[in-house]
Amino acid sequence: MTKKKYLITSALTYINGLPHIGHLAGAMLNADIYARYLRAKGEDVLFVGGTDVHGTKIEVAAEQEGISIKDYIKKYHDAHTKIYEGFNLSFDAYGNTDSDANKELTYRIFEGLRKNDFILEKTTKRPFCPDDNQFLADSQVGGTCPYCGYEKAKGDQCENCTKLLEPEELKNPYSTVSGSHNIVFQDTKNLFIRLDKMQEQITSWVESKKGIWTDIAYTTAQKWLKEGLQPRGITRDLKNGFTVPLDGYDEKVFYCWFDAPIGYIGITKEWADKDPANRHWEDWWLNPDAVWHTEFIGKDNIPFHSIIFPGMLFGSKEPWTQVSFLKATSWLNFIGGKISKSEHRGVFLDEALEEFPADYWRYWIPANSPESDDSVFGFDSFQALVNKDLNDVLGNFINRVLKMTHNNFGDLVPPLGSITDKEKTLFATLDDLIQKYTVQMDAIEFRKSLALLREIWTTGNNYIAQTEPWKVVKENKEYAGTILNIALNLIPLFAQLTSPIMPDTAEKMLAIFGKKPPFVWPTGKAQDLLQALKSGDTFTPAEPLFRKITDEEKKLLKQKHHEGV
Ligand code: B3M
Ligand code: ZN
Repeated sequence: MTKKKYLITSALTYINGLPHIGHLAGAMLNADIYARYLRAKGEDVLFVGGTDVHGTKIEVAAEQEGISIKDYIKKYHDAHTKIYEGFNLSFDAYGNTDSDANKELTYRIFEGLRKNDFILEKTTKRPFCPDDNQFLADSQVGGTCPYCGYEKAKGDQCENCTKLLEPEELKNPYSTVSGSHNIVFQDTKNLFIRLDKMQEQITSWVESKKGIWTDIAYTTAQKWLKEGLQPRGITRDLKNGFTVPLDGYDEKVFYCWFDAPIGYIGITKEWADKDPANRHWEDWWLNPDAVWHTEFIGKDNIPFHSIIFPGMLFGSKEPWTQVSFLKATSWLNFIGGKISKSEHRGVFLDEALEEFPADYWRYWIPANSPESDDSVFGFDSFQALVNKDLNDVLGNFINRVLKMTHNNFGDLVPPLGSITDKEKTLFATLDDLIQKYTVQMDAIEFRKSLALLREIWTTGNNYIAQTEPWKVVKENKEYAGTILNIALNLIPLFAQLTSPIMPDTAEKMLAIFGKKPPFVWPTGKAQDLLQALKSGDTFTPAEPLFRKITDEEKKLLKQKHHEGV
């Protein structure tokens, strides 16, 4: 049998505006940690990500900035890319949804659906503005809310009373594109996917995911299925998207949610096309028996990933790789409310990188991952984790061990002599913790994983506190050397275990001993793992790995980000 392949996808972010820590927490960072973990285990991994550049939101944002859609896409795709690089997101295949490869695949899946009789044409009334000479998306119609009288309600929702609306319900409707009050409801035909004809197939497929998918993904999919699947529109009267290859559809494009998930495949194809001798997108996407596919998404994206995209793939009747594990997370909010650019509340990723190294965020976020429920970011908690876990536990351990060795043995690893019960206890504790940590990493339970990683780091400090090498060195230098040999060996071991979470830090930890990645996930007994460094190996005393956040600094950060406001 061929080796199992691990396909990992992370939701493709819309490029209107810049991403914030919620985007990192929702999908991308978890996906990256998982990809790094599996690579360290020697698995065959393909991590796919990128941006979602079609649809109304982007069309409107380009209009507001007064630039063409094409220029807007380039500008913001590049800005997102730079940020993701700053956070060390290790995508293997990275791109956006507007590529030729994605267009080709979108047409292929559409043709399959058409051939198999899953496409329906329907005429409905849609808001049209003769002054703009275009149909308007629901959110492009403004007006007065019929429920609360709010004058700036939108045709999809009233932001004041949160009621979901239809554009025709608004009083005094106007176009948000031009401000024109000239709105008529005009017939227009669009294409729909016949999800109603797939009810049975999707239901039994979703049922097979019980106990595998995260609870929230499974129950949301079940809720949709119980309500009964309906035909869903796959084309829109818009400009920003792929043209529809059918007569009479010149003024329309595919709905962004049609080609966005196909974008995972399109981005893979683009990547493969760069090295056709060695890369084959079909090995990943038309290979369901060999591929384990994990999708990382935020909870609002569940219906598209659990029902609609799978339906598109089933309906085209090719043997596509479907999602094996749907990992959906809740929201990461901010003290004071939802992260919001217009209210200047929250931490956006460009600022985050200016304020602290990527690894500080890469530690706090999964440690507080909104895995089973929403979670909240605040600078008190951020300061506490950075100061205690990173500085006092990990950083301090490394500094003390290097310093004690330097002062008593020079910058050399001392010889390993005979061991006592204290070392045996350390080995047993590590064996147990590493095994538990590995189980949680396999399960993609990052809150639990990070609690265990912190416990693993703590074993280092506990070992030093129990053995007291600074005292032992005075009466038994040989045993002091043994203690420090083992303590030094903990550093590269901790580096391997830390690497999926904080890759830069892990690299620095290895560099102390002149070592470099690739990282290798530890298997086997702690006693053996702690013999990587040999007596006489040299090290370079390192700069402290972390710095503390002062109360004064915290106060300023809270003000700057409008925490609690
Ligand atoms: N762009 C929505 C979002 O960013 C959408 C995800 C597409 S994943 C294929 O939440
Ligand atoms: Zn209202």
